[in-house]
Amino acid sequence: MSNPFRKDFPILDSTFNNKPLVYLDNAATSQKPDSVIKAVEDYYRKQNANPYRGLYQLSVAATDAYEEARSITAEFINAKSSKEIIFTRNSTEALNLIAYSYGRSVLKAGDEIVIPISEHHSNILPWQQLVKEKGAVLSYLYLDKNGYLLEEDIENKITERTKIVSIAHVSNVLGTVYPIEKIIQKAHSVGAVVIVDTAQGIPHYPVDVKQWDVDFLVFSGHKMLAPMGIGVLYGKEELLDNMPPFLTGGEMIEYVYEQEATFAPLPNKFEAGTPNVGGAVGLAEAIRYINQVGYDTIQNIEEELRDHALKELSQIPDVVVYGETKAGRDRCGVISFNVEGVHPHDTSSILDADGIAIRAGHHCAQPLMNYMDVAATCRASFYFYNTIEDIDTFIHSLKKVRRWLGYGN
Ligand code: 7TS
Repeated sequence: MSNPFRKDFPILDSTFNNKPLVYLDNAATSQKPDSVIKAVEDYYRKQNANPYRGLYQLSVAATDAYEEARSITAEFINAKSSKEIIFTRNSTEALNLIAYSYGRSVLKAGDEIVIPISEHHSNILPWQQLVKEKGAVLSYLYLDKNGYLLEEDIENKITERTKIVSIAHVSNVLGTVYPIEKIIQKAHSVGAVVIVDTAQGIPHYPVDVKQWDVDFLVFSGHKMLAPMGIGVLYGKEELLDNMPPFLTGGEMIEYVYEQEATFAPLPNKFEAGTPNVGGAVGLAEAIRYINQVGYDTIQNIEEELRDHALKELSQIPDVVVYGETKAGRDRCGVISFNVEGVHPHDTSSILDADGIAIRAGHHCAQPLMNYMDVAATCRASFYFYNTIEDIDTFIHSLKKVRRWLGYGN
C-alpha cells in the first residue's frame, strides 16, 4: 500500500473473517492515529486532575492542558479569541446549546428557522422543539436531483421573517458540499444568524470562521481523528456573551446565593460540570496531526478515491448512486447507493463478511430519505488513510451481492 498515513492508524491492521479490515464508514466516525491515542494516554498517566478546582500543581497542569487545547482549536478555525470556543460532547450537544440558549431567547411567534431538507436529525430536532414552544415556523430548503440546494429556495425562503439559518457544510448522506458563503451572505442580508454544522466538513476541508463571517459553528472531534466525547461550539463573542447558560451547575458560576447566582465569563459559562480534559487533549493532537498532513494532501487523496469509486460504481449494473454522480469539488467522498432489489442491510452484511465496513440505514436523515423516496441507503465514506485497493475490494465485493441473493448477475 502506498498510502504513507495508514501505518499511523493501528486499527487498520485488524482482520475480520481473516480478511483485512476495509473501513469505509468514516462519516460515522474516523479512526485514531497513534499520536492521538498516545496523547490521551499520556494525559491520564501524567496530568490527570480536575481542572480549575485544585490549587495544587497537578490540577494546574490539567487546566493548562485543557486551555491549550482550546487555544489550538481557536487557531485551527481562525477564531478571534479562545473565549469563542466552547467544548461540548459532540455536534449534537452544541446544536442543542444554540437552540435552547440562543434560539429560546430570541425567537418569537411567527419567526422562521430555515434548514435544508438533507440535515442530520441533530440539526432538525432541536429546531422542531423550539418552534413548537415558540409558535414559530421551521422552513426547508429543498434539493435538485443531484443533491444541490435549489437556487429559488435560497432566494425565496430566506426572508425578513428568518431569524436563524442552520446548515450542514457537507451532507452526511449525499456528500454535497453546500455553498456556505452564499448562504451566509443571503442570511445576513435579512438580519438572520447562521449556524454551520461542519461535522462532515472540517475533517476534509479547512474552515475559517472569520472569512465566512459565520455566527456559530459546530463539529465533533471523533469524526476528525479525535476521541469520542469531545465536540466544539464556536460562537461570535458578542452573541455568546449575551446568551443565557444552557446547563447549570459547577464551574460555570461566579457566585451562588441561596436563591440566585451570577455566571462565569466566557467560555466557562457554557461548560457546566467536570469537562472532558482527556478528550480535549486528544482533539488538540488530532488538529496537530491534520495540520501536519495538510488539507491539500487530504483533499488530493480523497478526490482520487472519490473519482475512482464513482467511476467503478457507475459501471456496475443495478447499482444506483444518490446525489451527484460525477466528480467535482462540491462533492466529497461520501457516497450513498443501493443495489437494486436488495435491502441495504443485506448489502452491508454481505460486504461485512469480506471485512468491509460500510453504513446502511437512514443515516439519521429521515426527512431526506422521504424526500428522495427511499427507505434507506448504503453509504461508503472515505478518509485520507483509505486506498485505491480499499475501493477495489469494496467494488469487488459489491459485484457479488446480487449473485449471492440469487439474482443470477
Ligand atoms: N451533523 C452531521 C452533519 C452529522 O453527520 C452528524 C453525525 C452529526 C451532526 C451528529 O454528530 P454527533 O457527533 O453529535 O453524533 N453523523 C453520523 C453519520 O452520518 N453516521 O453516524 C453519525
